Amino acid sequence: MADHATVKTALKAQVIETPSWGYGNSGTRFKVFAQQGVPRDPFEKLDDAAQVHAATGVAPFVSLHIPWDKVEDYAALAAHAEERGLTLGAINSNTFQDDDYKLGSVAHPDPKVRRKAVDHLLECVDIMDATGSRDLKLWFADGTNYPGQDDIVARQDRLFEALSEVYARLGEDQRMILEYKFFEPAFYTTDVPDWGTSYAHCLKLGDRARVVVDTGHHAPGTNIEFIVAFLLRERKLGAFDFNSRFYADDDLMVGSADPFQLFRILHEVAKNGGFAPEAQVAFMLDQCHNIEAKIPAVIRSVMNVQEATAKALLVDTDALRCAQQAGDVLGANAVLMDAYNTDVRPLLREVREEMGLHPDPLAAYRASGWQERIVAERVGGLQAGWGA
Ligand code: LRH
Ligand code: MN
Ligand code: MN
Repeated sequence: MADHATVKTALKAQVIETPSWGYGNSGTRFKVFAQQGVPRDPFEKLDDAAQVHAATGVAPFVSLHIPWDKVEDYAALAAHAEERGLTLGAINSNTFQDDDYKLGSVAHPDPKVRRKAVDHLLECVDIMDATGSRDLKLWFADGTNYPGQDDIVARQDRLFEALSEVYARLGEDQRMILEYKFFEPAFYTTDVPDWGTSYAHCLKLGDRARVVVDTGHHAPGTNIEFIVAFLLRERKLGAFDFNSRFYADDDLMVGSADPFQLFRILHEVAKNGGFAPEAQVAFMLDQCHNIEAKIPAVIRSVMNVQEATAKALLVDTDALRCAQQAGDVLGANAVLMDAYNTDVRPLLREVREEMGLHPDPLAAYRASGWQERIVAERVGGLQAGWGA
C-alpha cells in the first residue's frame, strides 16, 4: 500500500481546471431552465469559480470559451482572476455557432470560410498572449452528414493546413491541444473523430501539439484508460475534459455515471507519471449543469476527481507488478479492487484540514452565504452558450 504521507502530498498538489461555461445557464435543445444568481458576465463567472477554489483548495484554473467569454480587456480579466487567487487556463475556440460554418470551419470547402475560422483561432492566440494562458484548446464540429457530401481526404488536408498555420503562430510556452469526438453535430463523418486522428495531426505538428481526451466523446464501451495509457507513453496526452455520460455527450458531473471508469483512467495517469507537473497534463472539467445548482455541482465534481485520484494513488504498485509478473490474474485484479473499494473520504477530510480548509467543501460553500448573495444581487444571468 502506498504510504499515506505521499498520497496526501500528491492530493494537496492536485490542480483541477473548471470551465467558465459550467457556471452559466445551460440546457438541452428542448429547454434551458434558468437559475437565479448565475453570472452576468465573464468576471462574475470567475467570482463563482473562486468560490469553488475557496471550498476545495485545488481548483485554481479556469478555462475560457471564446466568444462566450468575450471581453474588451483580457488583461483586466486575468487581473480579476489573479486578485481571486485564480489563473486563466485554456482558451477554447468556437467555430461551431456561426451560419458560415454549416458545412464546416477549418475543413470547409470554401477557402473564405476557412480563412474566417483560422482568423478566429489566431485571435484566440492573441487572447492567450493577453491572459497568459498556456493552452489553445481546439474542438471542431466539422464533418459531413451524408456519404459523398465531401471528400474525406481533402478535408483532412484543409484541416492540417489550418492547424499548421495556427501552430506556427504559437509562442514558445504555448501549446495547441486538439480534442476529438466521434459524432455530433455531424452524423456521417467527423473530421477529428478519434484519438488516432488527433494524435496523427499532433505528431506532424510538433512537440507543442497534444491530444485532449474528453471522457464523453467515445463510442459506448470504448476503453478510455487504454487511450490514456498509450498517449502518456507517447507524451502526447495534453489534457482531459472530464464529465460523465450514460448515452452520448451528456456532460454530466464527472464520476457520477461511472466512478469506476474514472478510477481506471486515473490509475493509468498515476502509474504513468501523469500527475507530475513535468508531464504537463491539464485536468479540466467540461460539464453543463442543466438541472442542478451550478457552484455546488462543480464542487461535487472536483470532489469526485479527488476521490478517484486518492484511490488511484493508493494502488499498491509493487504488489501489482509482482502479481502481473507472476501471471497472477486474480491477485493483480484484487490489488486494483482493494484500492478502488477503499473509503478515501476520511483521508480527504484530513487533507483538507491540513490545508486549512473545511473538511466538507459543500458544507463550507453552504455556510459561506455566497449563494444567497448572488441570488439577491444578480438579475438576468447568462446562458452558458448552448441552445435555448
Ligand atoms: C464539444 C465540447 C468541446 C467544446 C465544449 C463546450 O462537445 O466537448 O470541448 O469546446 O464541448
Ligand atoms: Mn470537451
Ligand atoms: Mn463535448
